[in-house]
Amino acid sequence: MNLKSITQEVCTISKEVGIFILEECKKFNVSDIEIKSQNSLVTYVDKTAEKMIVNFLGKLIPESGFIAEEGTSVKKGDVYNWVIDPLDGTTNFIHAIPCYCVSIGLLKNDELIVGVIYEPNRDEMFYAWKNGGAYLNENSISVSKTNKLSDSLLATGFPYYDYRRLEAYMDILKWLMHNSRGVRRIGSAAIDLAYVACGRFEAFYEYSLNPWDVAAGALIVKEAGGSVTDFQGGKNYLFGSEIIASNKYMEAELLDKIKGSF
Ligand code: 2AM
Ligand code: CA
Repeated sequence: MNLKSITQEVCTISKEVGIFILEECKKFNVSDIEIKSQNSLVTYVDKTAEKMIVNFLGKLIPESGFIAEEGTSVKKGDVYNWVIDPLDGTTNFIHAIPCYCVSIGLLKNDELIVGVIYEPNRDEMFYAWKNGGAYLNENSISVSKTNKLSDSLLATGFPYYDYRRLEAYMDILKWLMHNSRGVRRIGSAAIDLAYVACGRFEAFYEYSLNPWDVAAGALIVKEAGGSVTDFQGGKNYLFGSEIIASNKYMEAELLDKIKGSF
């Protein structure tokens, strides 16, 4: 399988869907919102976008299966499975905050081999394939070289439904407020990861995530020279719901603080 050409195809559908989402944002109405569970919102835009993606990718690799946020297809592939968030940052989309993206990863067995994140508002396409490097709109990207936490800009996601570990979360946040340049909360885990990959953020951490929030971004960070772990420093970040992604220099200090607090 030619991973570079598969990645290019995934970029094509991501852009097409991103443009669709952007157009729909202009027409969007509050009555279009459905509530899945506490603070978990969905719209016809998420669902239509996912159908467009599943339809395209099912033809690209006919034997592949899907792990997709809106459940358009639950087909399981023996070897290849796509991990899809058609619209990461739905809450931003609904509120017309221009920070959302399409995120598509490809698993070969349990290994990520392709990752694409397209942010339509900035027309930024982040992509990577295994052992092929990471790119932003044709240009090779790499993680930041900053090695001091005090010079670092970090990203996180606030808990929005699982508040059982809020105390520990707030303890870490407080410590980072004192010890870093600042902490941002964009509202799209995929964008946070893409920004770690291209060196805008030194690190990103969050818990209660789904595989489709992180699949593409985790590969892009790794191919850009960064590191990705779960909250214990292990490799269970795709299905384990917790992630720390960094430029490697920040990993030890962050991990130490997170492990100590959770
Ligand atoms: P989503 O928009 O695809 O649901 C991290 O914050 C992730 O949680 C986001 O990537 C976002 O993905 C998801 N999320 C769902 N509901 C959210 C909310 N109310 N606030 C923030 N993030 C939310
Ligand atoms: Ca989504």
